[in-house]
Amino acid sequence: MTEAKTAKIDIYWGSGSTPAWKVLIAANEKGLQYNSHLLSFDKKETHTAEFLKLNPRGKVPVYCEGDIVLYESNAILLFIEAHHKEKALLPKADKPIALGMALMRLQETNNLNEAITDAFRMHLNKEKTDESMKTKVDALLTELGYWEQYLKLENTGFLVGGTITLADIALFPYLAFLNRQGADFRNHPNLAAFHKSMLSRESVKSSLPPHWANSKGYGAFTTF
Ligand SMILES: N[C@@H](CCC(=O)N[C@@H](CS)C(=O)NCC(=O)O)C(=O)O
Repeated sequence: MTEAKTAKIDIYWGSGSTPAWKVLIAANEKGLQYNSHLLSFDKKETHTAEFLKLNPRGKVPVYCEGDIVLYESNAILLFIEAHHKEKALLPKADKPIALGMALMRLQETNNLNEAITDAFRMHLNKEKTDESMKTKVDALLTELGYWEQYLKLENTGFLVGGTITLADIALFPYLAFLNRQGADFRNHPNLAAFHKSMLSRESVKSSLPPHWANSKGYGAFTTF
């Protein structure tokens, strides 16, 4: 990773944004040189006229390379993989079963994102009841159960093929977010080991959300 202003790639991201973090991790795993643009959500820097020209939805991540301007994190991951051959982050086409599985898991992480978002919003909702919170927590636990099982069945520390893929990169930031909110994965040993192992990677260590270093989460998921 580099923050040199001479790189041909520009990545716009926000501290703590899980989709943006995926893109940073993938770029770092590939060893890409990029200009890093950390935008402030508080200062509404994703809604400036200049940024809206890059992404009219006003969201990070945005990935620019030459004339190509991309938003939507999973699309960016697939573009990086297709366009930069430095280190494969997907199984090759001659391993169609593994390739299909990795693509499926990559897309499937959207379900985890939704379950986390629903439960987290409910935690912050002043009108919540024990029952409404339990519904969201149960849904999230069901979702976590899938991922625990996938890792357990694969039994390599990764989701597919015994090596890091875009699917792992897409999964990790959601687990890191849960951990920041108090989850230690005590009932999900494979998720715990995966989270720990991913945390030790340079690609992750060098892209940790800066504001996490000096602030705490909301304790939303301390029972997980
Ligand atoms: N589906 C998009 C989601 C991007 C997204 O929701 N980004 C959020 C941060 S996690 C954002 O930039 N929000 C800024 C805003 O809504 O003002 C992706 O995967 O890239």
